[in-house]
Amino acid sequence: MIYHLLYPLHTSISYLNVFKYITFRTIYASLTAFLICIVLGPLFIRKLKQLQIGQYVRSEGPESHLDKAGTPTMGGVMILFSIVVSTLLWADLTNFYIWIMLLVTLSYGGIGFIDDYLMQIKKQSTGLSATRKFIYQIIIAFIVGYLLYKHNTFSTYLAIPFFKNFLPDLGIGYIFLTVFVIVGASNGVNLTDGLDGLATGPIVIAAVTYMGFAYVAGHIKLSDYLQIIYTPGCGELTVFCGILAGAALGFLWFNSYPAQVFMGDVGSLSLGGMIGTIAVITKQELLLILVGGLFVIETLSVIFQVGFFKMTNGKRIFKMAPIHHHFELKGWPESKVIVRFWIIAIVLALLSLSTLKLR
Ligand code: 57M
Repeated sequence: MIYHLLYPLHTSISYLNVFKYITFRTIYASLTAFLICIVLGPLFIRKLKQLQIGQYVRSEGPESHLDKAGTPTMGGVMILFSIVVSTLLWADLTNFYIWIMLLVTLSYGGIGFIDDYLMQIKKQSTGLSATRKFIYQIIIAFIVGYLLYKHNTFSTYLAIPFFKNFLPDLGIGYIFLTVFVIVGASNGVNLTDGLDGLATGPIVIAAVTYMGFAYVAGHIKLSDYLQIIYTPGCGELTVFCGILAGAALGFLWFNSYPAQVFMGDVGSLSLGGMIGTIAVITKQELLLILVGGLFVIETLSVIFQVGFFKMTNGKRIFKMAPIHHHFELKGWPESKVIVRFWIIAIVLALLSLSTLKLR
């Protein structure tokens, strides 16, 4: 709204022209999102405590987690509030992709919210069943895939990292790729969100990385120079990525070890959904394997552990999955696991940026 209110006045007040620039709005939008979380954080955490929305901790997990019982959860509500308000303030609301992002943010947040609400407020032991959650996630991702497929300037070509001339056209199959990427990312982040700040940090890293890709993909000259698929309007996603990074960073202030608040499913499902959708819109879908490499590693650890467990009637590859529990049970302090996993996420993000030149 700031953009829509102030930019038109640039004809009489020339310095308001600055609101036209994506770079300018990205900086202030991310600061807005950050500040909303920082300012609201203490009030929000107090409210969660008053409402007795505290985490239930499973007894079969690492012993160190038992002390975490009662930590306020559903902090994701604050993240979503910050993202939606900052987007409405700073983004170009005539942009199709911004509305796709808001759709994913609110609907995936909605699924997570219902799950948390049933467990934390209605005190049901299970919340939404895993199958239901999965079906709702697929339906929303399918709608997103369909809307993108039908959008006139969105291409269904698939960029293969490191290969500039091989661009298969997936046609309607692109909708299924969209579903796979968004649902996969959402669940990957959810599985990773098991230590203080473990998912939040890499979300900031992925958002900052995709900020660069969104800017280039939406810029006709830069995309041509760097030979990545040009998507008109995608540049506005830079502002959204900045907002996502700012909100996650603001939340990390409170979620960092020792956490004063957890994000809950309302946070993890929606943040993952957003990263997946950004990967799709910037047409860097496969690169998400690197940008969100930590989420992929965590997910694979669960797939291998559960697969091996079933095949061998109870034998395990890791002491416990997801893999962060394995290192905890090996005796690494929680803060060491977290920071080392962040380091891995940063290295993978840097590698992903190198694909801009290595092709
Ligand atoms: C949710 N949720 C955390 C918090 C957070 C298939 C199976 C591997 C699934 C997996 C699973 O359910 N994962 C997804 C992970 C929970 O955190 C809440 O959940 C939200 C995210 N959805 O925001 O509200 C706990 O995580 C800890 N936590 C922190 N700091 C944070 O900032 O310390 C979270 C955020 C919190 C807190 O302790 O209570 C969770 O782990 O439950 N299942 C598992 O992860 C379980 N693994 C397992 O059973 N592995 C088996 C294999 C054969 C399936 C094995 O390896 O033997 C473990 N999780 C726990 N205990 N907590 C095992 C037992």
